[in-house]
Amino acid sequence: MRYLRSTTICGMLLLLALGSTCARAETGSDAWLRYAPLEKQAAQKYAHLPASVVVLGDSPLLESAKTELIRGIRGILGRTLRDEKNLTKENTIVLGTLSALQSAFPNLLEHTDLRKDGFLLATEQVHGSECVIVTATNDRGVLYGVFALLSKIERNENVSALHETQQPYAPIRWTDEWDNLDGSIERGYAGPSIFLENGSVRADLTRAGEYARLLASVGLNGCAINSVNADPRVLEDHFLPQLARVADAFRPWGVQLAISVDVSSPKVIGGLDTFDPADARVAEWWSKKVDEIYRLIPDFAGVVVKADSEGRLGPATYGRTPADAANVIARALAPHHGIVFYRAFVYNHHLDWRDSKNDRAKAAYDIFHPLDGEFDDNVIIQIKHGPIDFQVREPVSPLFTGLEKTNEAIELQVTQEYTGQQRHLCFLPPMWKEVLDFDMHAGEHPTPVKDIVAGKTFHRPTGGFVAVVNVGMDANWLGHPLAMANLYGYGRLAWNPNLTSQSIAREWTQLCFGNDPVVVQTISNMLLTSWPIYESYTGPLGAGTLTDILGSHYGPGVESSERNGWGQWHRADHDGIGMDRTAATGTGYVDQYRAPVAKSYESLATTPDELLLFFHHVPYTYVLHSGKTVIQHIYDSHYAGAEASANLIQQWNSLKGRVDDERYAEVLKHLEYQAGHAIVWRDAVCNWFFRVSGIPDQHGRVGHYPGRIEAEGMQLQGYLPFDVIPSEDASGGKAVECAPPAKKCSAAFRFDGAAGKYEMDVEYFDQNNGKSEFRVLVGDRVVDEWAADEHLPAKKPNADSSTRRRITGLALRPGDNIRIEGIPDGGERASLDYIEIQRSPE
Ligand code: GCW
Repeated sequence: MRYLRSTTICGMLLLLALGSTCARAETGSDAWLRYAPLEKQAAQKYAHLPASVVVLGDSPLLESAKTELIRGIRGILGRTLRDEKNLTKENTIVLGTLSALQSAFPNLLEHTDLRKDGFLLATEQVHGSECVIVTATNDRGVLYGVFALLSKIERNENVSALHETQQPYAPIRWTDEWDNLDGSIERGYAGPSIFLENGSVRADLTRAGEYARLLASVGLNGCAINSVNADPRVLEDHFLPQLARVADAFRPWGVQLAISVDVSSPKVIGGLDTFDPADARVAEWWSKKVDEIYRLIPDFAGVVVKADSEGRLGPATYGRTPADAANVIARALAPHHGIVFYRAFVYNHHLDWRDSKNDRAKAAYDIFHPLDGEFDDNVIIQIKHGPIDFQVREPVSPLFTGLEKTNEAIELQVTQEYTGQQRHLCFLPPMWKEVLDFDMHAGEHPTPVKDIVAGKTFHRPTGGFVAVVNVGMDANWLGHPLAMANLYGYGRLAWNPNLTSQSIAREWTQLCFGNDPVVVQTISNMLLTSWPIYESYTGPLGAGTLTDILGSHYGPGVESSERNGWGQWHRADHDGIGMDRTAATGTGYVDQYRAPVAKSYESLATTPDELLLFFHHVPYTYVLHSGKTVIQHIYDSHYAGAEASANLIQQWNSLKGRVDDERYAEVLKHLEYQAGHAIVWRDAVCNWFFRVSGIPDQHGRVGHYPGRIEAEGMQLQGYLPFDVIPSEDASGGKAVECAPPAKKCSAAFRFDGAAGKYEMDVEYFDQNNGKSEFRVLVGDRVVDEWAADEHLPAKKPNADSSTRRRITGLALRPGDNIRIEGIPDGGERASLDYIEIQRSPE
């Protein structure tokens, strides 16, 4: 992982140069706020933009708005706006709330209808000068308006004769971060926490402030900074002033601080002998604690609660309900206008697998629907978008229509826990759009999820959007240089879920890579196809991401879902696959939906192919709407997915020279890794299903790998063969390792193809508990050498650590002796799986 160090210098220079174009060293730290200069001709469009800015009013938010505007215009157009105190006769950009504007200019913008945080961009005549006005009902809205104006200019849109109102779809637009007090991040893939380290809030909160700026730039207004698996110590008295420092860093950007709390806190840190929500002493404890928080943080947003879930304590300890637990905290927060987010992610992870009626997917509805109407008005039930857990494909949670008298928020996941962990490209807005636009049929008119969570459908006072983000100290925030498109996309959809994925991909690309149409088209296309590609080589037909659910949630682990209590079952056996969740013969889950939705999922004929195995158990020979059998679909989609991910490299290669070298190289590295790992996925899943079903691939690919030479079949010196577990994680189920006492091993074979240029892939295991070294020799000539120093999530050789090294343009002749040497290190035994040799492309 690369941490911030290298960019701190850039940051300092950036400050010195007051926002000049240090962004040329493209580390990704500026995300979509690069303010890169427009080309001369494009900049010409803004020749008439006023040369000064006037702010009506005085507050930290307005100060941020002004500074941002000056910084942005300087970066994009190379001009420095004059900061004027008063309006003069010249054209100017005016920033201020509607009330400030109207008290200065009584008849201006008379019939403007704006909601909280919404804004208006308008070109208006004021005292004979033409002004660009950025206004809102509150200061935060003015800041949002400035970001919107800058985005337009950076994307070379027209900003003359403006009259554009933008309103947020819902009041709640939050992120949750799963940071731990020790600075680690649960399901974080981009370095340590920007908020916490060694049990305390970080001394340097520069990154926290920069993060708040990014959030504000897409209209996000709240952030819970610690993991929902909350450490009770965050509520200790000495910790609260530390939290206040984070709130201070957020405040200039209108982002309100929230924290996750543990419901057992009154007992664990409060000295009570109970945390029973019905006990008056517990209520009093919460009330005092919350008062103290607000004394230090007057704009504190509220708390997030995970209880009775995955081993967390909760109200069930005392036979109380989630409503009891939520309300006791909500009543402490209410006088301060704070909110409780109570997560609906509550389920029994010791379910009996043998009982075919058991179904984890039913849990949230079963638990929360009966409580509808019992939650206070400042409680929001935070519902994961699907009934299981952020799988690559799930239906929409039926709980969205299970609560009519309760506020709701949808929980999405920006951090790619089950979708490639930012090592694979997976742009999620297309998935989120399907969820948000899904009609739940809760009334005569369409009732899409986006309207329900925004409180529109059931007329709730509040609600909205939450995403788990988990940014870290890596310069580019999320690890993969293209992964921040997901945070951008989340923010844009939380602001306006009616935007299309296409427009979001386009905007993000323009802001991050400039307006060259080839670049915009290519990157947008890569983003927009990446979720279907990821889905096709990982999870088939709604069966879930077939990943190792007991460990990393990363590589393939088809069997890990079964025979345990976690309930992520797909029930694949020799004859068929899928969970029967129908009312007629299955778990009855479908009945949690409103009748029209339930009806369509109850029947095989009307269930869409992509969700078939979520709702039905079918034989492998079942014929899909597509005309293929289930088993052939599994084979074909995994081969097509691996091929499509190799094709992403071709697309990216076409941008060489059109994007900066730093990000070009970084993205290329990620895509090359992904293409290799897609093959690991493909082979593991296809071989597993071939073994279990006994049905061969019609196209003869599964089990046949032309040009592949197994390491265990080579001439070994020191290396010893071993069985990889599970067997589908390695080609042929075996690999070789250089175990102690050996210090160096080798595996060799004779090349017997025709003379020519070849590509050779070495499939090896790069664990995170050592840094082995490899060398490849043809005869006596060293043709490549490298160290296995990636931080893949495994301590042993398996599909998580399996990766490849590609050697290109290798000149070979028949009879050449090819030798791979490995030097183990620590717990990593320089293990090898196979090599594959193919003719170089012409
Ligand atoms: O997806 C699962 C994750 C857990 C997480 C949990 C949750 C924070 O694997 O790491 O815990 O969901 O959402 O609470």
